[in-house]
Amino acid sequence: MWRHKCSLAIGILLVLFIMMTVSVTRIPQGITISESIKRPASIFKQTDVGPGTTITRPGQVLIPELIADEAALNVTGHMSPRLENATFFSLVRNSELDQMLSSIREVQDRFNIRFGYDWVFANDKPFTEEFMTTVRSYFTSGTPQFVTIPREYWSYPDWVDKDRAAESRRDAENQRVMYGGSESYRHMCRFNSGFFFYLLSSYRYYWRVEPGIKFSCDIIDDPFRLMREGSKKYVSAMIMPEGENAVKGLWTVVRQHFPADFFTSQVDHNNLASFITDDGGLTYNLCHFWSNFEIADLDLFRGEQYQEYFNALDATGNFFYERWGDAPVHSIYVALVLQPSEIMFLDTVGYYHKPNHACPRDETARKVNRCLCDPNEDWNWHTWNSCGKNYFKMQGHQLPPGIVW
Ligand SMILES: Nc1nc2c(ncn2[C@@H]2O[C@H](COP(=O)(O)OP(=O)(O)OP(=O)(O)O)[C@@H](O)[C@H]2O)c(=O)[nH]1
Ligand SMILES: [Mg+2]
Repeated sequence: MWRHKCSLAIGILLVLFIMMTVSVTRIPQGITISESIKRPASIFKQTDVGPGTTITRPGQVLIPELIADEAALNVTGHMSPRLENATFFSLVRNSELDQMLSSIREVQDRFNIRFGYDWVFANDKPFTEEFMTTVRSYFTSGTPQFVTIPREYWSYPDWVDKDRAAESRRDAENQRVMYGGSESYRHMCRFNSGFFFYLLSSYRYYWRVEPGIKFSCDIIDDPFRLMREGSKKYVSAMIMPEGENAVKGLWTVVRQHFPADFFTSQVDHNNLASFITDDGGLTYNLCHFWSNFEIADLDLFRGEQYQEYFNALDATGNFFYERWGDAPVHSIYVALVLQPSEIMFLDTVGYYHKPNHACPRDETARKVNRCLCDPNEDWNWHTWNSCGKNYFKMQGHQLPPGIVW
């Protein structure tokens, strides 16, 4: 009898213990998804989760942009990310496979694992089977596509004198212009200036990623969504001056192409001309957005106004006779044509492209975004680089902590 009572008591205790344990690990009755949505982003634990991840308990999954949007959770509690019409884009050679894989991992780990955006790879030569198979095997979210660039986007236009171009390259090399002697570099810059967006016609936004880059911070917010919601058209993460001898004749053509008041009347044009010229348009101050990181609304480049601008530059043949980079070509247009509010500077991504690093100056931002970078190595605010400050001044932005005018 005594033994039976004892077994009963133990049994009841056991059942109570099991019930208590279960109630801790499952979503308690009455906690709705929308309650967990209201939690601040910083308390969510970041885990490697992708689309289709099930929420088993509140706070388990950090996808702030999804969590912030109740409608993104379907009835079964599965995550279904609200993707924008956007893609990553890389121009890359077959020989750069290892560096490309490294960039894919960087983007995947710091951002795309939670979203799954597509990625378009372009090459002036057909991609090898090895390149495509290996790249595909690195994708856990998003779809890679491989494109061979049509010849007309990567060849001499018929008005360019190839002998003169070859002579110019020798001169540029002698004058120690960076990549001055490289023919392929010129095709690359012309392609990135005037043609890349034709390969992305089914997308609205693109994010350019080069082989061998690094992201040293988590990118929590979806920049594409920020762009659409904030009516942004151009996003940069690094600002700096261009080498003077690479763009000698560029400003003359820009001045001839745009009406004079684009450079002086920021009231009429509501632009950021003063970011690129310190003297009302007389000279180019060499400031530009470093376009190896570039997120943009592709309609910016697809529009007639950009086409006319690019055609005016291209007609001079100076993509071949000089060594104009796509960074100043894009930046000058963005500064003259966009409204300042349409341009965004992302200072929390922790971006590295040899040899320059952007690292958030704000300690809290570094912690929240789990950055692995040294703010003292940040290039945007280097003492010799006045372009970052210039941009912030013209935008009326507050400087980051520790930076003075
Ligand atoms: N397919 C292909 N891609 C190229 C070629 N030249 C450059 N690229 C790519 O174009 C982008 C820019 O070229 P880079 O050589 O990195 O130029 P950069 O960034 O100014 O210079 P680095 O300091 O060397 O990185 C990279 O994504 C390259 O992989 C080429 O001849 N063929
Ligand atoms: Mg590069």
